[in-house]
Amino acid sequence: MAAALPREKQLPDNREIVILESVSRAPGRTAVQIDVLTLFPQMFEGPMGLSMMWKAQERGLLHLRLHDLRNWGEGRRRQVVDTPCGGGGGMILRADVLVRAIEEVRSDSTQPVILLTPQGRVFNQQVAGELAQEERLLLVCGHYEGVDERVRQLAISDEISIGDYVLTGGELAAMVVIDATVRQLPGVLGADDAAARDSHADGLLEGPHYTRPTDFRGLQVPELLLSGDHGRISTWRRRQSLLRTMQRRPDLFAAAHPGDEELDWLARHRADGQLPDT
Ligand code: 6GU
Repeated sequence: MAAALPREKQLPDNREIVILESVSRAPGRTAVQIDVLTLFPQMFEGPMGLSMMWKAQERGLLHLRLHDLRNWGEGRRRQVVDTPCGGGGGMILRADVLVRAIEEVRSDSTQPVILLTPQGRVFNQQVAGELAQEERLLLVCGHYEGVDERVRQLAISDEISIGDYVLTGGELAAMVVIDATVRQLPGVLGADDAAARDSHADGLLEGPHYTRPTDFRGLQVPELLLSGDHGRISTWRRRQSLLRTMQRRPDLFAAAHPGDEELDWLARHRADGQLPDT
């Protein structure tokens, strides 16, 4: 874990940023630079300093730059928030502070600037795929009651929410977005096409998985999976995936366009009483 500790770096204008250590980009791979503007850069150190997100940085596939918004704060106390005009509770992130920070962090005007907010479009695998096409992203973590509306008008190109619930800040949401996006980059999960097998990759949930022991407390691994017959295994997996999606996420199933044979098979299994009729 020691290697995951942040290293202090200086921006040309002497503003401090924290960069999680990374090495140069692997040849022939698509890398992404993700800048994050946040009041709590330390929140990122655990999740981004371990496992696949850390490996992505070591392999040079993710260049993560964490910028402490406090550095752009105004006055002796580096104020970043103020009370809402018109009264009411809570604090609002200031437009002057945020817009200046965004403009200084952003490498050029083509870098998408994404505000994490419960008011944004809802994040999913498809949005992650879109973001994975970008070379650079700037994620802005909202906090408190929100951001001054003029930040949206002047400096935000997209707004993302990770679901219909309210978090205390955008940091956890930013990490969700980073993880789901970066794991889609070639080379992050390893040499094979692991991302293509993910639940949601083809609009379906994954079916059941097994590993040894083949008999555990009287529960057997399905025979077929031990047969070595890759054709039949592949068919089995696809059907299990359809079955599970139909049972758990009928909304996704409707959009997945199963083939006639597959629908027949599912209908037979429904007739066997294995599936609810709804
Ligand atoms: Cl992006 N931010 C906050 N504060 N809450 C959320 C969210 C984002 N997405 C869902 N809830």
